[in-house]
Amino acid sequence: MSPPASKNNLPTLEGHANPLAYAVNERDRSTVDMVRVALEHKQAMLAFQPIVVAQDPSRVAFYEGLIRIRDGTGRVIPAQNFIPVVENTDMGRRIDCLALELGLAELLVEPSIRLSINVSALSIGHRGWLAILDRGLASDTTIAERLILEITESSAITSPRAVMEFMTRFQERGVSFALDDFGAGFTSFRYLRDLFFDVLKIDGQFVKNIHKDLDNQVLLSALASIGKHFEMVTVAEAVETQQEAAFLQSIGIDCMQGFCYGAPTINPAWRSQTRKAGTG
Ligand code: G
Ligand code: MN
Repeated sequence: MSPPASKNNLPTLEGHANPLAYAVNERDRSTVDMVRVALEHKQAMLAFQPIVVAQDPSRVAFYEGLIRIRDGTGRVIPAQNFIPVVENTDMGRRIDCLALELGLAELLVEPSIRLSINVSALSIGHRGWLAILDRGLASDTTIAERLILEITESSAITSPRAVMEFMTRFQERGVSFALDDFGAGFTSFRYLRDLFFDVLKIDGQFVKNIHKDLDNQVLLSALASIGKHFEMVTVAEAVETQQEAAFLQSIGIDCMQGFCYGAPTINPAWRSQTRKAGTG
């Protein structure tokens, strides 16, 4: 229902007990509409960001494929602007399907890369999503070992048993799993004993100013030691400066991701190389 019009024909907030809630609802609704239209027209793409080896940052361990959509005006919108609004809806499942589809297609055309794709725990039981995964793994025997599925901690602990079963089934086929945004707020350490993640991605908030922030030094070291104990590859997220990177290298973090080593890009280097090789 639209709000009553004022004298100058602009909508007013009269009759709305909570103007802030009204404004937020309106914004969410337009976000949902934008995502729906983009999905209908398959206006989505992946942006790729490198995760580098800490002791030799010239080596890329893998790339993270981040879903982006194009809005009605042609602008490219990053996931963080729309995922929170649609994550628990059917649209969230469709976004996960599209991200996986795009990621598997990239792995197929570019045999030199390993790629991680984000997935909500809500999608792992989704028949359409599973069908895309099965088809992708069958399309090329090297794809399973080059695919990493990232599940956020908050999402994983909503249904740890389902996540555990799913991981076991696909780890047997060679797929790796990363626990995303570790430490961001829903940590339940007891599940870590039962969930055999291959990679632990430590939330970027603990990386900020790590070279001079004593609190972050203690917190990140504790999170990293948990990863090491469970034999997971540790990744520090959101590394922005050389000073942060130097500190992380000194405490033995395995890999780093962040603007310091490359922002997400929809034009990754391997595409231009392929094109050059093809034309030259
Ligand atoms: O939740 P997940 O870790 O998958 O999301 C990664 C997000 O972090 C992306 O939106 C990406 O653009 C953002 N990001 C990547 N590198 C950096 C960084 O160095 N600093 C900050 N603040 N954000 C980053
Ligand atoms: Mn991620």
